[in-house]
Amino acid sequence: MTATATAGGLFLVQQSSAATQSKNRNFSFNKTLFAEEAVSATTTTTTTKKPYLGSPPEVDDTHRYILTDNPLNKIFEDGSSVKNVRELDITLYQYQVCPFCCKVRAFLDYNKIPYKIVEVNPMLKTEVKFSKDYKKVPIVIVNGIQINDSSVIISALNELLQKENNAGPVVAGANASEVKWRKWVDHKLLHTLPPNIYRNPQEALDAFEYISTMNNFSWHQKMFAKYAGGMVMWGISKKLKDKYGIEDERDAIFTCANEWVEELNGKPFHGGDRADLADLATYGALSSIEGLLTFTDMTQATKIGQWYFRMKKAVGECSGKR
Ligand SMILES: N[C@@H](CCC(=O)N[C@@H](CS)C(=O)NCC(=O)O)C(=O)O
Repeated sequence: MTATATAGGLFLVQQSSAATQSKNRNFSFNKTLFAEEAVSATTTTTTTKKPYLGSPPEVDDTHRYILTDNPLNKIFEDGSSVKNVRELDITLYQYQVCPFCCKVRAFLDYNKIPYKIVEVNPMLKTEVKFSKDYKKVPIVIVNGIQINDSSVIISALNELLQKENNAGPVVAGANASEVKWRKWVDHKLLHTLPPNIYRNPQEALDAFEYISTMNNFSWHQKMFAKYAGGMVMWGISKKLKDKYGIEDERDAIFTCANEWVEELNGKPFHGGDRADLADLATYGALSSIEGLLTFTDMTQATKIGQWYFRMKKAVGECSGKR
């Protein structure tokens, strides 16, 4: 079966049968992600939970967080009449509940940067036909310049904000902790979302119901998305758990929430009195599941809610024009 499924990560899925997936939640690992896990990976009846570690630490994509060459610099260098970031002509191509797109919106809204939104139909993708090589969302077009990838988009715009004399509300400086926790969002927190929101048939259907009401789907596409998408994603959510080394999905997201609260260490925001890019990335990612049971469970089981709703107030309403 081939299906396009949205939210918590959109996936173009090729799957022979969802029914072939194990129903055992304490499934065994026949593949190891980390060297230190190799020992426990051979047993099929483990009783001790493996800690959820996220992507292998050797993944180095620092260039997404600290740009070597900002494609937007040329806008100001070309002697354009644009004087600051809030005068730029920005269009965001997105899926409403894609966590990567939510990160970008959180950044733009928090910084009061005006932008237009084009909702992409995940099945047809006609809106992003102009993008020949890159087929994912978010994509932004800034004064005619295309930028792909949520973290690159945020880094590029944030750099410009920092360069302005009247520096915007984001705390200046790509400090080491900010980069570390932005990476943590992309390589750890985000991986916990699909296995959670699609963890059983009911939650998978609920997730797709939620997603399809947020999208520009026709009625037929909504029904297809809900039932085909929901079932396929439920089927492959166990594969994703295996891929990301997640033993118990709720435990993994609660672990992340607790790690974040610990990192905040009582501060209102990671950035101190104001949100920094790590706050915005964490908030953006989690805002994509706010209407779902996983989110409710997470806010009940951990202390992340206080920070989350403080962030929600600080980010404010979505100002993107449709
Ligand atoms: N690294 C990218 C990942 C973007 C991504 O995976 N987007 C998903 C949507 S949640 C996507 O477009 N998947 C392909 C598809 O829907 O066809 C980013 O941070 O923006």
